[in-house]
Amino acid sequence: MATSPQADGESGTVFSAETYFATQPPPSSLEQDVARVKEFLQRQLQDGRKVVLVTSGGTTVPLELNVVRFLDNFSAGTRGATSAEYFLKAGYAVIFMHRQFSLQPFSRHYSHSTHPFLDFLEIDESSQSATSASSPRITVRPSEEPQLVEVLSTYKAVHRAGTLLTLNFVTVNDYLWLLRAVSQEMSILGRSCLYYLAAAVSDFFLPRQKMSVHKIQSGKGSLHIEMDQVPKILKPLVAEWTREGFIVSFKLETDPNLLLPKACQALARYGHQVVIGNDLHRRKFEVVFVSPKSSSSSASQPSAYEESWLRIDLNKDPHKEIEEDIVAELVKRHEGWIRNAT
Ligand code: 9Z3
Repeated sequence: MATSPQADGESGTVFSAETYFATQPPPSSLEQDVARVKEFLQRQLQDGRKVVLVTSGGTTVPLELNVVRFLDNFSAGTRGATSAEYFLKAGYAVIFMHRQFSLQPFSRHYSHSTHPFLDFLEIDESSQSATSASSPRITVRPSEEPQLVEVLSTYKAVHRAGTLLTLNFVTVNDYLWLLRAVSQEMSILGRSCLYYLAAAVSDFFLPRQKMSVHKIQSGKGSLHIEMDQVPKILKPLVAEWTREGFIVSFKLETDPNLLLPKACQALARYGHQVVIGNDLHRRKFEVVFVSPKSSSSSASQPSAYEESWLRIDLNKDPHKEIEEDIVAELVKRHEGWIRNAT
């Protein structure tokens, strides 16, 4: 049993997942979160619903125990929050595991930076509110009403149905512990569960044992920090924690030439069902699905993969969201996955 991290021969240390969880402490909210997940899954199981875990937003890597500074991974949470809505629409129950304060399903339509809700409320000075004799009534700008009614009614319906559970993470450590716990719980659903891993997860971290307790002081010239590699968590996820789940991971690149090779490499390494590749600057209108060729017997050969590009034309339809088509395609593939088991 590997209980200590291995030096990788160059610099830093490579943690196996087992060593990671043996040496890094769980977040204090873990037990409570797991209890909520258990209760949620029992309900969905009784109702015969498929469940998707959507991870969303970027993870942080704190540099100090009393954290003042941290590294962050790029992600507003748009991909995850938007996809969660389309999964709900397709009849899935959704566990939405997201970076605290990143975009969330439904409220994302009224993000403080792109569509602040105070801007579409109006004060009607001529009327009195029903609750207070002295304060005037607040109304919604008529041009905003149709969208608000649609978003609000879906949001309320989802709450009534109890099909959305929201969990938070901040650090990469929170994320890893939570992902392990949730996937182990979800395995009771067998093939009816889908994993949609859209969170932007740091590849490097600073183990607790190497962290400065207090704020790192300036005044000594440049700052040198050596980080260790985050364990490749997809490996135990696929092989141990949830063997029957349909697993979709995302690969983000900025060099378009690397997108396909990296996506294929991920499939070869972990043996899961789909990698969705996206280029940082084209991600809103183009993604590529990479998956093992159905007839292939050798998943480690590059030719054993098939790619299919999904593109939308934002000039023709500026309101179209690519997540609608991504989710529709995955729902179809997941149905095939469930059918193939029988
Ligand atoms: C993604 O590639 C997501 O699609 C984005 C979404 C982060 C680009 P936004 O939230 O952006 O809509 O602003 N997520 C996965 C990123 C990632 O960290 N992948 C790892 C990698 O590429 C493997 S799991 O190595």
